[in-house]
Amino acid sequence: MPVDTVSEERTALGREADDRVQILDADGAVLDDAAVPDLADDQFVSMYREMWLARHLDERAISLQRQGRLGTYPSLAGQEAAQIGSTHALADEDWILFQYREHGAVVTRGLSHEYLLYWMGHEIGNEWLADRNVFPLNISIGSHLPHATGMAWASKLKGEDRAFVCHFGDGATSEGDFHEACNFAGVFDVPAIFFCNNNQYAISMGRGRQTASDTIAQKASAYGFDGIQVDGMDPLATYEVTRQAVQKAKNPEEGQMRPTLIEAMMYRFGAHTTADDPSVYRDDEEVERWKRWDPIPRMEGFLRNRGLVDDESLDAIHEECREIVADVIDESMTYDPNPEQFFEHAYEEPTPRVREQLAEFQRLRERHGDEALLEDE
Ligand SMILES: Cc1ncc(C[n+]2csc(CCOP(=O)(O)OP(=O)(O)O)c2C)c(N)n1
Ligand SMILES: [Mg+2]
Repeated sequence: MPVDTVSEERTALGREADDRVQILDADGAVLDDAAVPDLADDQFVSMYREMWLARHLDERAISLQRQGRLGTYPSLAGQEAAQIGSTHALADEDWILFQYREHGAVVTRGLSHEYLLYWMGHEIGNEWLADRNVFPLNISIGSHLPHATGMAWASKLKGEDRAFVCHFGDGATSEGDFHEACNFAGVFDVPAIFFCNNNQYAISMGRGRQTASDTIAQKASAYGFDGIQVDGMDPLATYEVTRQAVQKAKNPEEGQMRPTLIEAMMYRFGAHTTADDPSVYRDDEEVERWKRWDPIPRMEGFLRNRGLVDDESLDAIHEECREIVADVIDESMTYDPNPEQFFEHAYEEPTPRVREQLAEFQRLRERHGDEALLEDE
C-alpha cells in the first residue's frame, strides 16, 4: 500500500480523497512521521484480541456451515482492522449500522451466542443487537444507509451527543440509497459517518468496474463533506480516522460539516460467502499479495515492538478467544426454535394474511406432526 502517514501537523481529515492514511507498515512498525494514537496499552492489546477473536469466530463459522450446522455465511478474514479499529473509536452510545460482513464491529460490542443464531436462520439474533446500539443486519445492499442518515438527523434534532457509523461495501456505492443517504446527510448536516469497506469486490465484480471515480472517498465532495481514504488493514489508522470523524460529527468546528465518508482499502481473503467460488474471478497470486498486509500479524508486530506482548501472553489470548468462541457455539446449539416464529418478524402486528398463514401452519402441524412436515421428499 502507498506509504502515507498521519502526522501531527496534517490531521487525517484535512487531506485529499486519494491521500491514504496509514500508520503501520506491513510488519507493524510505525512509519516515519506517523503519530500513534493516544491509547492506553491495554486498548492496543484489546484491539489485537478482538481481531484474533473475530478471525477465529470466522474460521469456526465456516466450518459449522460445512457441517450443515450454520446457513450461508460471509467471511470477514482480511477486514478485521477496519471493523475493530473504527469501533474502538466509538462511545457506547454511538450507533453502528452494518451490512452483513462486519462481524468484527459486532464482536467489539460483545459477542453473544444470539449472533450465531442469526446465521442459523433465527431472527432473534437481530433483536439482541439493538441492546448494543447495533442496527439489524442488512442483506439488501445499501438499504441501511438512508436509515443511518435518518437516525443521525433525528438524534441531532433531539440534541443528543451521538455519532452513527454506517458500514457498507464498495458495491453498495452503486446503489441509489448511497447517493440519497449522503445527499441528505450533507443537506441536514447530520452526525453520520459513512464507512465504506472497499474490499475490491462486490461478489465477482471488481472495484474497477464498480465506478469510474479514482476513489470512492472523492464522492464525498459532491455531497459537500469530507471524504478520506485510509488503509483499512491498519487498525491504528482506521481508529484514528474514525476518531477524528466522530469528533467532527459531534462537535464540528466553525465551517466544518458533520458527516464524513471514509473509504477503507482492504481485501477479502476468503470467498464472498460459503456459497461462492472466488477462483472463478480472481487468482491466488492476487490473494497472496494482499495477505502481506494481513492486519493480525501486523498488529502483533506493533505490540511486540512496544513490549506489550510475548509468546506466552499471545498464547493466553488465543486460548481465551478459543474458549469464548467454543462456549458461544455450544450455547447456540442448545437453542430450540419454535417454527411458528417464521411468522413473527415481518410486521409489528401480523396482517390478516399472515394470521391466516399461521393458522394454516398450525393445522398442518396438528394433523401431520413435525416429523412428517420436515421429511425430505
Ligand atoms: C439490493 C441488492 N441487490 C443485489 C444483492 C445481491 N448481492 C449480495 S452481496 C452483493 C455484493 C455487495 O458487494 P459490496 O457492497 O462490495 O459488499 P461485500 O460483499 O464485498 O462486503 C450483491 C450484489 C443484494 N443483496 N441486495
Ligand atoms: Mg465489496
